[in-house]
Amino acid sequence: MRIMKKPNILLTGTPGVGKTTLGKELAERTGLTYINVGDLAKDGQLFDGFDDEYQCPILDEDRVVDELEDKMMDGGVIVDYHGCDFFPERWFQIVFVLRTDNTNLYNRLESRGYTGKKLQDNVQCEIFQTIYEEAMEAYKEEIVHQLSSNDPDDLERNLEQITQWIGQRMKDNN
Ligand code: DAT
Repeated sequence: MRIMKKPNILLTGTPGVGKTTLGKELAERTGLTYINVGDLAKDGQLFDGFDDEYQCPILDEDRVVDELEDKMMDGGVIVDYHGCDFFPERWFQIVFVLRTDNTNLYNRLESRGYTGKKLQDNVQCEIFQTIYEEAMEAYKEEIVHQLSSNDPDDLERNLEQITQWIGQRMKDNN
């Protein structure tokens, strides 16, 4: 049996909550590999159809999973995506759902260029804690953690907390 030394971490949450910001910095500090599923799909054209309502391509979830499987088995991967229920549960040792206050999120998405329905739907997704509930259904509750992601202090605290968790886990496994 292969021992998985480095854990895989899922960063999820509504678009704009700060997954990319946290994930990239975390990778730099820990040496883990950061993977943005949106970018991966774009690079490999892992899409299946087009969503007319949102004017965006539809992720081919099966091909994304196939594409990532080997890397995930090696361990030490930070995955960033605004959804979480199509990944195999066994991939992740811990799941973080980032949360941002409504006004704050609204402003971030607006400056990203989101308008109209897209802007409203994403803010509503956060208000209804859609992704948190998705994560709680897809993974064991005890590995799902919410993180506040409103300001630079939150970012720093989250980085320290996750780095510490990784260190502890590696010690326990060796
Ligand atoms: P996501 O990857 O979840 O879509 P992002 O990392 O691109 O989010 O962040 C969206 C914007 O918010 C970006 O301009 C950076 C900013 N941001 C992220 N985390 C933050 C934090 N903790 N405090 C303040 N701004 C933050």
